[in-house]
This record gives sequence, structure tokens and C-alpha cells, in this order.
Amino acid sequence: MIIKDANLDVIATRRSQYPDEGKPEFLLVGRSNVGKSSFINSILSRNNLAYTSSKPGKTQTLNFYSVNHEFYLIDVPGYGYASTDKKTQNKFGLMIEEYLEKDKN
Ligand SMILES: Nc1nc2c(ncn2[C@@H]2O[C@H](COP(=O)(O)OP(=O)(O)OP(=O)(O)O)[C@@H](O)[C@H]2O)c(=O)[nH]1
Ligand SMILES: [Mg+2]
Repeated sequence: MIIKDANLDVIATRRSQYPDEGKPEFLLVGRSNVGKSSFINSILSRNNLAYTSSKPGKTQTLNFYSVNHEFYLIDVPGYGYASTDKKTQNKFGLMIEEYLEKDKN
């Protein structure tokens, strides 16, 4: 697939902020620091589109990357990042659960 266009379209923390065009969405889930954001840059052949870090806990929101105006790749916070406090971990969990339960795309 030729990536003609890739950009960060929407940053969301709750449902009302999700894009609503009905395009397919692919969510990348995994442990913190496992390389989810790096993977997005890699498959889109973009070096610094998704922010990465050698320290866990970099991605803190639902980041919707529009690809060729056809679909979205969504970068999300990783799970298992014990260094954040319980309250923040819980917030990340609820944010992703809301997406998984409510988003139809
Ligand atoms: N050796 C190696 N390191 C990688 C690879 N992919 C990513 N990394 C490194 O792993 C670290 C974490 O990468 P990120 O892409 O920020 O990880 P993440 O899963 O998005 O992390 P969170 O946003 O905290 O959930 C960075 O230092 C990357 O350079 C890989 O394939 N091999
Ligand atoms: Mg990340």
C-alpha cells in the first residue's frame, strides 16, 4: 500500500471528540513501552509522526492518525505502566474501555 497522506487528525479523551465520518478504525493496544507508537511511524514510513520515548507512559490520549483519507490508526496509552499513580492508570483504562464499548467503527 502506498501511503500518500498520513496525519494526526484528532486527539481525543472522550467519545464526543471522536471523528464521526464512519471510516474504519484500527486501534493499537499493548503494554506500555512495547513500541506501539514506533510501529505506527514504521508502517506509515514517517519518522516522527507519533511521539515515542524510551520511557514508558508517553502516549496519554487517543490519537487518531488519518491514512490516505481512508481509515484511521489509533495510538493509545499502554497498559501495565506501574509508575503512574492508580488514578491516572484508571483514567486511561476507562478512556480505552469507553472507546471499545461505544465506537462503531
Ligand atoms: N529494539 C527495539 N526497540 C524498539 C522497537 N520499537 C520501538 N522501540 C523502542 O521502544 C521504546 C518505546 O517505544 P514507543 O513506540 O514510544 O512505545 P509505546 O508502546 O508507544 O509506549 P507508550 O506510549 O508508553 O504506551 C522507544 O525507545 C523505541 O525506540 C523495536 O522494534 N526494537
Ligand atoms: Mg506510545
